[in-house]
Amino acid sequence: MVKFAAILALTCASLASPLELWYRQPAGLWVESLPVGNGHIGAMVFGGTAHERIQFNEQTVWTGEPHDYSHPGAYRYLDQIRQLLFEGKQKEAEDLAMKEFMSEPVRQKAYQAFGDLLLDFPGIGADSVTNYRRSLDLDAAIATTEFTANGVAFRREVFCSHPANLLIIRLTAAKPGSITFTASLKSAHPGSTYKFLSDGDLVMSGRVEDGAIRFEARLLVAAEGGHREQREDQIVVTGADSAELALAGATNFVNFRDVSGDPARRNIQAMVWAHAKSYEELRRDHLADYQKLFHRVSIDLGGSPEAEAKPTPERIAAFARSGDPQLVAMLFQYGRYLLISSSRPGGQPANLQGLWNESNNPPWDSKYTDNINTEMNYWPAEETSLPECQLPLFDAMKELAQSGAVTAKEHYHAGGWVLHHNFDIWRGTAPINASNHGIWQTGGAWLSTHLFEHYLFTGDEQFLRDTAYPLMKGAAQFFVDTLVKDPKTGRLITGPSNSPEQGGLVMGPSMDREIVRTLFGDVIAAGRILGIDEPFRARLAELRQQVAPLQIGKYGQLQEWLEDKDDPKNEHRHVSHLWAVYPGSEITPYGTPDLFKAARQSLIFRGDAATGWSMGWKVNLWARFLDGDHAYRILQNLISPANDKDAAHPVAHAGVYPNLFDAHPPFQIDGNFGATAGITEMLLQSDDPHGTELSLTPAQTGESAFLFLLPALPAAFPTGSVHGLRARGGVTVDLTWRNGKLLQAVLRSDRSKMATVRYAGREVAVELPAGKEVTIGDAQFSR
Ligand code: FUC
Repeated sequence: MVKFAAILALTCASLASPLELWYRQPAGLWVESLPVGNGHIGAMVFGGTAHERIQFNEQTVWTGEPHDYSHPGAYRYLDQIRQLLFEGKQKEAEDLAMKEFMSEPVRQKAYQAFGDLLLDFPGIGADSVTNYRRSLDLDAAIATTEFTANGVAFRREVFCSHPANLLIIRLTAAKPGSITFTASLKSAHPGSTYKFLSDGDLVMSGRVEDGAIRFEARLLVAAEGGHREQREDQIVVTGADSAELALAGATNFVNFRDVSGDPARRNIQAMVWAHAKSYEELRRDHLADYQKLFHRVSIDLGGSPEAEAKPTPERIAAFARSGDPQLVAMLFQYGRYLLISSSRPGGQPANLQGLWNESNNPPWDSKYTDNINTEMNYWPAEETSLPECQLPLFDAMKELAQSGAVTAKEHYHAGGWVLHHNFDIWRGTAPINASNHGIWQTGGAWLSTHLFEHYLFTGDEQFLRDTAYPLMKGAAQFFVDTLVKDPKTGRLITGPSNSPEQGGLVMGPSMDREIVRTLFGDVIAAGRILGIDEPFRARLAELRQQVAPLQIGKYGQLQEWLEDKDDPKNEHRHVSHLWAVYPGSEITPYGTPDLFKAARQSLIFRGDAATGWSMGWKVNLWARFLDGDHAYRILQNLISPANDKDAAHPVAHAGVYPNLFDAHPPFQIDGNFGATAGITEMLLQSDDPHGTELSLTPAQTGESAFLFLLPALPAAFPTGSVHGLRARGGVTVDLTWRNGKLLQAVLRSDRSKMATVRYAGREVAVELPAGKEVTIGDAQFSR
């Protein structure tokens, strides 16, 4: 780092690049600051001129310690709870469950803030600043702040390097000797200590008050020219030509059962890079690493130079009226940016806030809510060609399957594993908070469908055999052991459970049945591919037939519960019974037209307005209902200025914050990922639209591919292109369209296979030889 090149060219306030969020003022609020991250460390850059705040996180700074949350012997009450529910005594069932069936303790632990890196520039008076501009370039994953003060142009770059595992900052100025500042670290946890090491690095260490996590952050400040000194807990640089900073952060967390790690050792390893490499080398390594992932997909939805010339908040405010499809393209790529920045192999999965969090008491503890939110985080992973970003989720599942086996045993006297509606870094799997919504059995089952999807997209048979199948099988085993007969119909149902998060504790909600049927189908398909477990497969096939079917109710709606009790005025954010439309594929336009119509009716009843993630889900659903204009209408609601409820804004408003973070409100990252997935579903779908509840079509088992081109293209994107999307079956897809019509599709399959390609009401069979490009155009579909 000390060998960096002398002076660097300063680009003065440049024009916005198409993939840039940019602003004319420093961030005031946290949701105005700009996120960078490497799937381990994350930071929010405020872009202050005289005072810069870079708030940082590390994924494993949590309250709590290794702990088994299951409730020993809870299974003794299982039959009684079920019986009460069968007798219609919901309140009694909930009360008994609250007493005897809940997690110990009943709440899980919380993700924490780590600290701030503060930079104070005494020579920069706020009123001397002109030409201010700060930005986040999604193409480079670099946040930049530029301005002129006292006649000198300053530039600051911040990025989070995955290969070096460091947060890196460079300060430059157009005039030599102009850089004077003080750097300090501020812990988010009381009792932290600060000291200097012999090499000049500043170390902040401490612990989270509640629990076993100890942490350390280490800061290197290197100045070119000028003078550098250590003063108490600060590094003071005076009159430098440029300066570079590197921040490492780590904890003692090893895994959910082990906190014997040494944060100092981990930071020493990271700091080796900081000391050995120049800024240019670190930046080059960062770009190569990041762009290898990011550049796999590009998108052009058209745009207007007028709209694009505006700073991001103005574009958000104008979106509903302006016709700014490029902002949709940016939101699409922002989701990919956030996933690459928050979820990398070896790290933790993206939590409710990805990995960005400034509070020690964050909303919903910024943990993992898996009755929609955690799964939504990973919806764009495969289809936008970031499959490796999903690996942290699969690693977490290996741990969840261990703690979930204890919960299965203690709560249900069952084999396999179960995950209820939340987990934390300690992999709590038992039902939390309250029995009316905490007891929901299908978290592990839903997550397990992601394993088979990963196989369908990648064709990685070794992954299927070694990682996916054992977890999927365990998730299925739990239901083999716990499905019960509905006394009224004699069909199999889950329970006690709930339809997230409404209607209270019930038996057999529709969503559970959809997920279980899909999981069983996946396990059957996987077992067949691997040529194993015949008897188990036969058993699953038998049970699958007996699971209570979906029903159409008196309002023409898809029933959310076994009983026909849906309220057409219910606008609840969760649309759980529509799981079978998306992300599932039991309800399809051509395979199950009646259920498809009923599901659509249910979504109409629920309405368009919703929380952030709920709108993210609805974009996907309207795309699956093949209604691009309705999907776009939801996007218009989603891309609107968000308000948190406070004195100034008595009415909370979902949407996006100035930094494009999705607002539940408050900030929750799932809506960003849901939007990216939804925009993809509007352009390309690869689920078989002929699927039914019980069929396993060749596309659903990976034997062939089904590509549905431009299934829900809205009038708002008449002309555009997308390159590099991925489809089930291992096909890479480029699409170009003009005036609302497909111009051409270029398909490249990883392995030789047949594909059915659907466009504008026609289906053609296309042979895809391994690795070869196959181009098809509009003409093929009009013959
Ligand atoms: C579920 C949702 C809430 C919120 C929370 C984190 O409980 O119902 O809306 O997203 O997760």
